[in-house]
Parts: sequence; structure tokens; C-alpha cells
Amino acid sequence: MRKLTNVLVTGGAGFIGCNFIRTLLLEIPDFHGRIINLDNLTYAGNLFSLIEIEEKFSGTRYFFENGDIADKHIVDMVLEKYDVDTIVHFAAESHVDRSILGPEIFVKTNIGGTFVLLEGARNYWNKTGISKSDVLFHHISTDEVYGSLGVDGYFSETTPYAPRSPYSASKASSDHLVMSYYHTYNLPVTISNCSNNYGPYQFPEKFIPLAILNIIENKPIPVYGNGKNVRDWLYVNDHVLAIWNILTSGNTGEQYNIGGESEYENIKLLHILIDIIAPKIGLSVEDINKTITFVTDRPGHDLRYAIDCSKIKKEFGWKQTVDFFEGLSKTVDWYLINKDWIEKIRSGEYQNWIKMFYQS
Ligand code: NAD
Ligand code: TDX
Repeated sequence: MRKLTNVLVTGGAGFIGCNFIRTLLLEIPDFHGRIINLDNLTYAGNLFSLIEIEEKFSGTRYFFENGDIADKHIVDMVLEKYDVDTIVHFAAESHVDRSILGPEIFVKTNIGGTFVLLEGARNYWNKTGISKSDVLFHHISTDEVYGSLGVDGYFSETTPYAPRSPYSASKASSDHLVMSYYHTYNLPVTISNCSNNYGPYQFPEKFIPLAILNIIENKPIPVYGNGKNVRDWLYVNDHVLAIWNILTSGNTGEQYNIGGESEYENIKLLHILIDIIAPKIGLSVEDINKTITFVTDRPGHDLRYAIDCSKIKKEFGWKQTVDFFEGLSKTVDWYLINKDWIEKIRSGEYQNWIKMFYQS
């Protein structure tokens, strides 16, 4: 089992990154290391998601560095200051709709930032002379790199890349860069490509939290196109546990697909969500149904994603622990309880984005 001592988490103030940090420090007794969270707090990054972690571990097992992964000086400084041996790279621009409106930052962060991190790791680990078996660069990627499925079939680790949005193209490029560092420089890397995550702390630009909040606030719920697009939903904590398996036992140079095996058409998902939420907020299903609003489709909207995750199941015995109904119900409860978190993230930048998106 690989030992993780000084773990650099990039993008730890975002949705999956904060769940990862919380789980490692609060729920995994086998993890004894320190976590350094490098995040430049874009609209999607929020330290409010890590208050408990700050209180319990700041200065001992948790450290926050405010900085851009595309800034070489900051990356080099952080690697050296904390003598980093493991990098878990979440930081990215992550929303497809934003990439359609403004692709440039996706290229800068997702491609440029990944390049700076790879170079930093290569140089720092060469300089210290640490054994290759004691370091790892793990890159978090997406199933969207594989493109769009028809009604049949699954994405496996050998499916050819065919990204179709600026977001997925930037993630595909970063995956290629990561693998090139393995083959060319023998940098110990792993990559995971996962399906749509949902759960606590997700920024409400993504479909599930957006729908939950709009239902609670009696606002229209936008459904793109005919609502027949299919996504494979993975509860965020199951994703985190899969990453933990890869970090501790994954083989370098390998790619692992992580999926929920829980496929739903968007419109079907929405009806399930409404059935779950209606009794919790004392509204009728019929009244909430009236707020479903079909809107213009996303350009290049991928029809279907579905992951074949047999490799990670077979190699690590990993499996999903939270089924979709249970996960959705937990997620709804979380958003109902955590109103202060919602208030916080709705200030400033968030408001500007909502205005820009809905007026365009
Ligand atoms: P997110 O948008 O919620 O969080 C991204 C985080 O990265 C934020 O904290 C942000 O401040 C930070 N960040 C952005 N640019 C940065 C930069 N230049 N320097 C430092 N920090 C920066 O994203 P997420 O949903 O948590 O996704 C995390 C990773 O997982 C991403 O790489 C994404 O592509 C991938 N992924 C996400 C999903 C999903 O369903 N959310 C699915 C598959 C893959
Ligand atoms: O308002 C909406 N209405 C709607 O119908 C939004 C925001 C989305 N949708 C649809 C588009 C998709 O078919 O719902 C589906 C899910 O949309 P998103 O939540 O935006 O996710 P998606 O585009 O599938 O991408 C997500 O999964 C893969 C993440 O945002 C990516 O970071 C990840 O790589």
C-alpha cells in the first residue's frame, strides 16, 4: 500500500475536492498524512465548505495556499515548502455551459495549469531524488473526454477520446499531457475518469443542485432540449473512496473509469427528485411539476454518458455504496439544512454569472 505523507490537493475548495479532503481527514483512519490545499478560489471555490477542517486540523494536518495552479512560482514554492510526495489534481474549470460562453480560461487552467503542475512535480522529485515508488501524480478527469454515446454501449478505459465541448477538449488535452509525462519522463501518474458526481457542497450551476434550489424557491427548473439526455450519476463520497483506492494501490501509468452505474434521462431524474423533495417541503408534486420549463438545448449537447467501471471493481473490490434514491434524498436534506452555505456562495461572482448566463 502506497504511503501518502504530504498530499497536495489542487482545487480542494471546490465540490469534489472539499469532499475528498473532508473524507480523508474525518473518515479514513488509515490516512495519517498532511493535506495542502492549493486553490485560487474562483467563483466555484469556497472555503466555507472546509470550516470544520480548518478548525480541527489547520497548521497540523491541513494547510491552505491561495494560488493559481498555472503560476509556476507558486506551484514550485508549495511543492518545496511542504515536501509534497503526492498530488491529487482536481483544480479545473468544470462547467460545460461556461466553457461554451468563454473557453479561454478552460485552456489556461485545465491545460496550462496541468502542465505547470506536471513540470513542477517532475523537477521537484528529480531534485530531491525521492524514489519513484514513493511519489504519485493523480489526475482527476471526466467521462466527457470519450464523447457522446448513442442509446447503447459504455465508455471503457480503452474507448478512443472524442471530446465535443471546449471543457471536455481541455480535459482530454490535460489527460494526454499527464500520460505523456509517464511515457516520456517516467513520472508516476494515474488518471481517473468519472461520471457525473452529485452530493453535498456542489455549486448550484450543475443540474441537480440547481434543480433542488429552484424547487425550494419556487423558480422555473430549466430542462435543456427535450430532457432525454442521459447521465450516469455517482455519489461524491463513492467517487472519493475510489480515488483513495487508486492513490494507495493503483498502478502507475494506468487509467481507471469510475461510474455510478445509475443512468437516468434528465427529465426522469427531475421527476424522481420532485417526488423526493415535495413531502420534505410541504408542496404537491403537481405544483412543482408546473415549474418544469423546457429551454433551448445546450450547443453540442452530448446525448448519453455511461461508464463501464469493471476494471476498478475488479482491481480494488471497489463498488458504489450509495444508491441513487438514497443519495438524492441525502443531497436534498443537505441543501435544506445548509442555508448559510447557500447564502455565502450566492454573493458576488455567483450573482454575476447567473445574470450573464440567463441573459445570453
Ligand atoms: P468545481 O468547479 O466545483 O471546483 C473546482 C475548484 O478548482 C474550485 O475550488 C476552484 O476555485 C479551483 N480552481 C479553478 N481554477 C483554479 C486555478 N487556476 N488554480 C487553483 N485552483 C483553481 O469542480 P468539481 O466539480 O469539484 O470538479 C473537480 C474535478 O473533477 C475537475 O477536474 C473536473 O473536471 C472533474 N470532474 C467533475 C465531475 C463532476 O460531476 N463535478 C465529473 C467528472 C470529473
Ligand atoms: O439547467 C440545466 N438544465 C439541464 O437540462 C443544467 C445546468 C443542465 N441540464 C442538463 C445538461 C446535462 O445533460 O443536465 C445534464 C447535467 O448537466 P450538468 O450538471 O451541467 O453536467 P454535465 O454537463 O453532464 O457535466 C458534468 O459531468 C461531467 C460536470 O459538470 C463536469 O465537470 C463533469 O466532467
